[in-house]
Amino acid sequence: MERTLAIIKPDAVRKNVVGEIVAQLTQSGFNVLSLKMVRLTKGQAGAFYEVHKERPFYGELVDFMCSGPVVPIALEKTNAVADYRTLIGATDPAEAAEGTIRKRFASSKGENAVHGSDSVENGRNEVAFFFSEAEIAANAR
Ligand code: 3AN
Repeated sequence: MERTLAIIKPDAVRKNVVGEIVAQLTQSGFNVLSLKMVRLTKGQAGAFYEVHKERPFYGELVDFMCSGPVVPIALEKTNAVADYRTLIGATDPAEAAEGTIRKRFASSKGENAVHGSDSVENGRNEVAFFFSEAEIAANAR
């Protein structure tokens, strides 16, 4: 079993589509280990996106992620990281495949509805960024 982290971003929370996104995840075979709604501080968002620190959109990304509540979700599935990336679609919703979460709910490259871990190692680390082992262990399959 592999773990990956989804975050429903502030744009999707504002659009009231948290339920639809969670439904698409569970209908696609992901086990929800844990989820919560939180308002990130700039410090937390900055640390989470540390890998993008040198990118031109870093400041904008951090501000956006703090602009409203987000819903981190710890997910588990065989091949979770790759299967979740397929389910969410391309970073730019204009390029995302039909039926993907970003095609359905994202507005732009920046406000793109959901985050997804990009490797198995980051999946484990990003789940641990938001959830303690005790919070998720009880719900593992
Ligand atoms: P992904 O989220 O598909 O892994 P990355 O890793 O290229 O995409 O980018 C991380 C995040 O940075 C994206 N989810 C998006 O919110 C933001 N981002 C990427 N490119 C841009 C851009 N050109 N302008 C604003 N934000 C961007």
